[in-house]
Amino acid sequence: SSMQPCGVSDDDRRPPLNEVLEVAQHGLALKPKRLPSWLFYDEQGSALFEQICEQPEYYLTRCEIALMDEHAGSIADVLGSDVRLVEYGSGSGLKTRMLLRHLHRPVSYVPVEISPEPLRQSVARLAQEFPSLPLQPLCADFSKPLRLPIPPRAPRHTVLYFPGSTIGNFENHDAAVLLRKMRNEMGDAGGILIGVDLKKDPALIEAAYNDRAGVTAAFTLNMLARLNREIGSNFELSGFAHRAHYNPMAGRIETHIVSRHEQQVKVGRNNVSFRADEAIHVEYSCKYSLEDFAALAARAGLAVQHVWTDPERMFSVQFLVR
Ligand code: AVJ
Repeated sequence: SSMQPCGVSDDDRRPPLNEVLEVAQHGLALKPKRLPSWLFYDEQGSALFEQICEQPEYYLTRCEIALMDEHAGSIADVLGSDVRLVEYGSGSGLKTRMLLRHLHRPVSYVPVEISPEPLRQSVARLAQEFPSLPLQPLCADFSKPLRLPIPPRAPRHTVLYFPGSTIGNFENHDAAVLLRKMRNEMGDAGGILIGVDLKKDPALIEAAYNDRAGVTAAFTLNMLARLNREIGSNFELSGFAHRAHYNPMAGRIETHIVSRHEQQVKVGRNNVSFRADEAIHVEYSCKYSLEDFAALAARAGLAVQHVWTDPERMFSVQFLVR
């Protein structure tokens, strides 16, 4: 239960600055402009996301926790005994602990996380609550092929845990590619336990991404503040607005940062021009019907073996197998 080698100095918490600069310059040169959603999650963005999860409109976290509260026992039964649990994300959270409490003779728990500091914190916390569970943290980007650590004893199978509807951030094609990669990593007898947000009244979905307290707006605009902090751009935050609309045809929230007026911004050596109302696309949050998600899984060579959902069908936790 030691850390995988992966430079764990504090400087490694953030991607190299030139990568952030390159990504920003590249995305702002596209037509239409586009920046990747991973740029949300610096330290302040991660703290703002935690606050989003506590907003009354953001039903996702509450619903998933309620599902785990009610079904963690039967989920553990479906996963079976002697499982190696691999989580995509650092997972010190409540959902992970609820699941670990119910697992039957787990072989090991492998949190996969790109940022060393959150990974270290989650491992420290889990070691306290689960002193006899072998922890094998893996510092890596889960969207790339993983080399899983050798388990302390032979597992009956490997289960990949991917909670939080993070799969919703990937467009359909990319989501299928990621699920296909996960299918390879779990092996023949393995499975994927995944949290999937469901289609529902568009007004409820839109409210979840436009909370009254303005936390989501602050989270979105923090992307520009982060660029100012890290690469010395000069975005004037009051000159931009958060906009999140549900696109019912595509079944997804589309989040943009909109320029309130015509303006120019320095990004590295470049001058980036914005027209009034010009938008930077920053995030998709895809929503699925149970049928939609079964079809997506099928494209990745996977079958839905079990679905846990609430009576309102707000959210689902699904178990996928080959
Ligand atoms: C963490 C990707 C599931 O899309 O609902 C929350 C991120 N963005 N509010 C989501 C997010 C705006 C969240 N995920």
